[in-house]
Amino acid sequence: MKTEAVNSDYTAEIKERIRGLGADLVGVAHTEPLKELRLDPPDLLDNFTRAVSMAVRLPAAVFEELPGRPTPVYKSVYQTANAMLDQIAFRAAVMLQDHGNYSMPVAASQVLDQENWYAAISHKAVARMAGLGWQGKNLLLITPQYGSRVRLVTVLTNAPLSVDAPLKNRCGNCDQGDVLK
Ligand code: B12
Repeated sequence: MKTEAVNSDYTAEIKERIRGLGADLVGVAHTEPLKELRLDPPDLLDNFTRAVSMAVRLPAAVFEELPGRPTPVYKSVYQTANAMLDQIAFRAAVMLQDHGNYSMPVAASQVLDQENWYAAISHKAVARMAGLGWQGKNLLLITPQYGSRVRLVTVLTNAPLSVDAPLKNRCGNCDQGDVLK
């Protein structure tokens, strides 16, 4: 498999394989603009040229049934989604590594700074730059396909992947329900 130059066939194949691991959405961002973010550690992106953003959609009924606060069902779905994402990212990173690309998964929901609530990197920023969606009025990433009812994870890599363009923000008078209809 060719990995020397940016390769759109290789990118399409990798995205297909990551969808095969269970991701519903996959996109690729340059790491350069992401270096503006608060990162932990600050040199997190130094050895990586690309950030692969992956999303899994969530069962809508879990949200429809919420009485305005988290329920045991919500907690279970939240934990399962994080575990799925961590597995997808782990396996995607190893797959890219097997092709000769230095690659590292970033945990779906790991808080490193408990005082200020920061993680290693913002999955929302990566997903936005990778063309998965835009930042909505609720500050969550809104996707055209599933609204904000997705959870996200990131793999950092130096694989020669072609990058996706960020999407235009489609928020107007809509709410997230409008996007889902
Ligand atoms: C800590 C945390 C929380 C904390 C504090 C929130 C916070 N400080 O951001 C608490 C517990 C309150 C929380 C609540 C929730 N969270 Co939370 N949380 C996180 C976590 C682990 C870290 C967030 C972080 O580091 N923020 C630091 C700041 C700087 O980044 P940011 O807020 O993400 O976004 C900024 C940047 O993205 C920037 N930006 C956007 N685009 C770009 C592009 C460029 C180039 C640059 C430089 C910047 C930039 O603008 C944003 C605003 O400043 C992330 C996982 C992760 N690693 O991202 C999940 C995460 C953000 N949470 C998520 C969710 C779903 C929630 C909740 C709905 C409940 C839940 N637990 O399921 C609520 C929603 C609250 C809300 N309306 O925003 C999802 C969001 C999915 C989505 N569709 O967007 C994430 C991504 C987890 C995941 N794996 O999917 N969360």
